[in-house]
Amino acid sequence: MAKKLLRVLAGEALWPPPVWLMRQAGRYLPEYRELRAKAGNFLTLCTTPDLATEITLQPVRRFGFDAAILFSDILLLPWALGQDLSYVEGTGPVMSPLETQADLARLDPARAAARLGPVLETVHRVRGTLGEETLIGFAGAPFTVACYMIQGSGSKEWPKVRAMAWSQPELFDALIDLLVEQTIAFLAAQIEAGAEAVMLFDSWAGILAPSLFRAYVIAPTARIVAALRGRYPRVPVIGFPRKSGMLMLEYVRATGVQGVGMDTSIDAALAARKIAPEVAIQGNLDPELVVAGGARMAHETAELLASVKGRPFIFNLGHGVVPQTPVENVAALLAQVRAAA
Ligand code: 1CP
Repeated sequence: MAKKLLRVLAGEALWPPPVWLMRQAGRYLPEYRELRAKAGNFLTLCTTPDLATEITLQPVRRFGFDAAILFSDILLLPWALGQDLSYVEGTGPVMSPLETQADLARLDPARAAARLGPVLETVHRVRGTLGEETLIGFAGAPFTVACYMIQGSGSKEWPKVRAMAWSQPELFDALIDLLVEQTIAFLAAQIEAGAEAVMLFDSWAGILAPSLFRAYVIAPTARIVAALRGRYPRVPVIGFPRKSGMLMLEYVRATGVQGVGMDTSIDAALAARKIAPEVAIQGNLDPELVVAGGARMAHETAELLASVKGRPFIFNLGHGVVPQTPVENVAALLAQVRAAA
C-alpha cells in the first residue's frame, strides 16, 4: 500500500487528507532552537548530516506529520555553485549580487556536486529512518533563486531583478538556463538518495508581469518537471507559484505538476473547482491563524476542509510556520485535520 501523500499526488481523494506544514522544522520548536544554538550558524546546520537529519525528524516525531521535508534551504544551490552566502540574524540571507556575465561565468557546476554531498547524505539518512511518512526533497524554482542571486538579499519588490529581466534578457536567460539544469541535477540526486516527492518553491513568482511569468516561472518549471518525469515517472512534483493569482491555473496546466501549493490568498473552493481533478491541491491556512489559534483557527480549518472534500488534497499552510507559533496550536490543528469527517 503506497504512502498517503503519494496516493494523493497520484490523484486519489483520501479523507482525512494527509497533512504536513511548510517550515514544520524551525524556530517555533524548542528542540530546533537548542540545536541551532549549538551549531551557531544556519549553513552549518544544513551541511552537517547529523544535525540536519535530526532537525528534519523533529517535527515528524513530535506531531506525527504525514511527510518529512528535508531540512535545507533554497540558497544552498547558488552557494554550492560558488556564490558567497551568509545568513544574518534578523536580516536573512545575504549574497554578493550577480550583475554581469563574468559573475555568471564564475559559477561552477562541478563544485556544486561536491558541496551538496552532505545534503544528499541527509536525504539518505532521513529516508532510512522514516516509516509511513513520505520524504519530500526540494529546491527553489529557478526564478526565485535568481531573485536572491541578483538582488543579493530578500526584498519585497526586487527592483534589480525586474530591471535585469527587462533590460538584460540575455544575461537573465543564461542565469535561468543554468539554474534549470542545476535544479534538475540536484533534484535527481535527491531522488536517487531517497526523496519520494519533490517540491519547487517559487516564493516570488507573484511579482512578475504575465509575459515574464510565462518565460521565467512556467517555462523553466515545465522543463524541470519534464526532465524529472522522464527519468523518475513515479516521483511526483509539487509546484508552489506563490502569489501568482489567476496565473496559477495556467501554471498548473502548462507545467505538468502533480500537485500545486496554494498560497494564503487563494480561494481553495475556487481552486478545487478550476484545477483538473487529478492534480492534488495543497494548502493554505494562514500561518498567522496558527499563531492566533482557538475558535477562529478551528472555524477556518473546518471551512477549508469542507471546500476541498472529495478531491485530492494535502492539508498545509499558505506559507511557512512563523517562529512565534505556539506548539500547542500546531498540535490542535493536526488533531482537527485527523478527525475530519
Ligand atoms: O534558524 C534560522 O534563523 C534560519 C531560518 C531558516 C530556516 C528554518 C532559513 C533561512 N531557511 C530555513 C529552512 C527552509 N527554507 C526550509 C526547510 C524545510 C521546511 O521545514 O520547510 C525550506 C523548504 C526553505 C525554503 C526557502 N528558503 C524559501 C522558500 C519558501 C518560503 O519560505 O517562501 C525561501 C524564500 C528561502 C530563503 C530564506 N532562507 C532563510 C530565510 C529567513 C529565507 C527567507 C528570506 C526572505 O524573506 O526573503
